[in-house]
Amino acid sequence: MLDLFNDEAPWQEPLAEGAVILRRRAREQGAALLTEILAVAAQNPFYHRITPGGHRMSVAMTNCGDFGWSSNARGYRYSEEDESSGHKWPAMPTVFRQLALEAAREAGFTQFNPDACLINRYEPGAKLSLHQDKDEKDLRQPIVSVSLGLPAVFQFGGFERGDATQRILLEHGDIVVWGGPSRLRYHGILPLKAGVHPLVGAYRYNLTFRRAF
Ligand code: MD6
Ligand code: FE
Repeated sequence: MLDLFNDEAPWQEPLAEGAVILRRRAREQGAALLTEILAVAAQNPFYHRITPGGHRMSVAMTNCGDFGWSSNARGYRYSEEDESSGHKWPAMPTVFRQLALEAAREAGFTQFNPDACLINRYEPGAKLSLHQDKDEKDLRQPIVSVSLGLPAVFQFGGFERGDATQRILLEHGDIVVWGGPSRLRYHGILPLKAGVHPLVGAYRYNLTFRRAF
């Protein structure tokens, strides 16, 4: 229904070829998404992974779907089990999959079929250094990234770590879809500023949907 009192109906902002921000696109689903995040975390709790270089990540992570992303001293990989518990990942909730497919389609990717959803939890000070997402087998499939809770500054760069970056504020309900010629761009999240979001509290959550295999 058209809501004349909603002054924040979703809108699109192109970011680069193959990359677009769907501003506020996940707001309607925010409460449902949060409920499912907490249900996943009740089964497979968030924890801080160790990078291959031996550092404890400031972002806490869990996963749902057929495969989950993880990092340990041996490297990065996707696996069917949570190595902290040996348990499989919870199924991808319907509200997650539905939203990811709609967002991908709106961004022009009609063939998206995610088998993995990484859930990141940021507390104040948590950050994600510049990186490429290249552990997935089929790089023709895009990534759909949903931001919830506290705002964060997203860095969006080029194809070399040292390339100039744009800084973009991602707020509650924003979705970034990126693929095609932008799929391997470097990106990261600057240290989260403390705050309290009315629905989510003192955290930022990010869901990234991928096709891992
Ligand atoms: C985050 N996102 O927003 C981290 N990766 O918390 C990512 O690392 C990311 O947002 C690939 C595509 C979109 C992303
Ligand atoms: Fe990434």
